[in-house]
Amino acid sequence: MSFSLSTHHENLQAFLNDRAPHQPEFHQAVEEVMADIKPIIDQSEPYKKANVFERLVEPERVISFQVAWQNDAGAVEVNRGYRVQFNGAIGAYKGGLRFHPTVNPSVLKFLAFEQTFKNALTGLPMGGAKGGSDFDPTGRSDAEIMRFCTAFMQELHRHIGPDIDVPAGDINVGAREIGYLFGAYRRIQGKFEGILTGKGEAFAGSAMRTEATGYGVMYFLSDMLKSHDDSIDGKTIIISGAGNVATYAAEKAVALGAKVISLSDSSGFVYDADGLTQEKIDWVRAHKAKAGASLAAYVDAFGGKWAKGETPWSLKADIAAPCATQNELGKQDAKTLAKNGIKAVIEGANMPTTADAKKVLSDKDILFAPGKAANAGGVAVSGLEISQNRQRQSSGPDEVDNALQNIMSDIHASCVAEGQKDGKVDYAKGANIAGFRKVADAMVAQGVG
Ligand code: NDP
Ligand code: 2IT
Repeated sequence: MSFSLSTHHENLQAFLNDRAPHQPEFHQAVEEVMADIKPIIDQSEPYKKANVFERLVEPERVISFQVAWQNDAGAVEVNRGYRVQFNGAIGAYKGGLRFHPTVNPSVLKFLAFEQTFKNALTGLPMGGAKGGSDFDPTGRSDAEIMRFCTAFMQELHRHIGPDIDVPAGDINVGAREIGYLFGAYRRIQGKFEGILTGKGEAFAGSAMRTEATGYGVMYFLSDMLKSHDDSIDGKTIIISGAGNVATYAAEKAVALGAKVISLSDSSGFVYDADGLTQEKIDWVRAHKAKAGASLAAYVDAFGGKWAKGETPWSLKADIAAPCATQNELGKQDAKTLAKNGIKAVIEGANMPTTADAKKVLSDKDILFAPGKAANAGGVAVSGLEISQNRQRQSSGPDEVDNALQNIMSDIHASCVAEGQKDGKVDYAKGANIAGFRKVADAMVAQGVG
């Protein structure tokens, strides 16, 4: 794929190898988007003149810092903290914080790059960012989590603000961590302001933010199936993950009449042929909130089968919803899903499907909903939380849920409008182009310094 670059590089790969060496996740995310938007850039003099390509793939700012904190034994531990402020053309930076040992600049750059397009798709004024730490919270006490969050904010507070950057949660950063982070900011700055989303409702958080990503995934799936004269009702769904996105996606799927037969975590997956119920989902949430808890205990509580160290893609179902982490569904998994007659794959996680797995799905004409569209409900409700904080008011759950459904429908419509390909809809292409146009137009309009 050759680009009209102002540099000497021959193609995108050479450019990325030079500018972002040893960052495979970031390369993967850029290559996926660029395949769709290159024709748009090539046809636009303003985009070429403003060099939107090179500017879009270089983060505006990458902040890296030391997080030194004291564990329960009194020893001092050191982790790395980061905030990648990728693109602020359409609004203050916005995106989650992830605490996981796999966090590194490549992972955060891919996430912040994707977030830029996702946030644009919501129609709300939010730039793209991501951050976090290589801190592993597995098995840590509540006091250790609090001290880590406090130490992390001791540096992060300098780089965020309601008009600068508003982080939220992501893997291993939920309501508890956001509470500790918010408390630390308030004590350091002496200000109560909307610098994080996903806050508790008692301190200016939005109703429905906890549910928003998972519910939004199922609203998107509903729209996608409806536009193919189908519905969720009666479908069998495989879900991976057992965290925020997975459990709320499962809850909404069950409410809409589907049978959800799996969940998973980093230790394996559970197959429940009878299907999840609200009671089982509530149990999973309570169980996984305990330090270091494995999903394996599900079969002791409810029966079913535990597959240690495996992913659920070998199960037979109508829909697969990867909701755990990046690159969790590979080429062989996609082949197995296709062989078993899967109708659609919808990404609740960010980039859970590898590039070669996507190719298998598209060659087999299997519907595919990319994360940057399908999981945008979380950041969309974060955007609504920012507005509520600005106006010092709060909206009720029904109002927020309605707004979420409308935003997911609008995103679906944008994907359909921009994703036309051989008489069908390529949702990934639609999401990439629709997100891109908004950001690129803002970049062109704002010039350079
Ligand atoms: P949680 O921390 O609540 O849950 C993550 C789940 O994924 C856990 O079950 C965890 O298992 C599993 N998991 C994490 N890493 C791995 C791994 N390397 N291999 C196997 N399993 C793994 O996170 P969320 O539900 O918030 O996030 C899940 C995905 O959704 C991520 O890709 C995130 O970026 C994306 N997302 C999240 C949004 C949000 O609002 N929270 C919004 C949009 C996207 P274990 O407990 O064993 O670690
Ligand atoms: O990946 C994501 O969209 C998130 N983790 C949510 C980001 C946010 O700012 O709500």
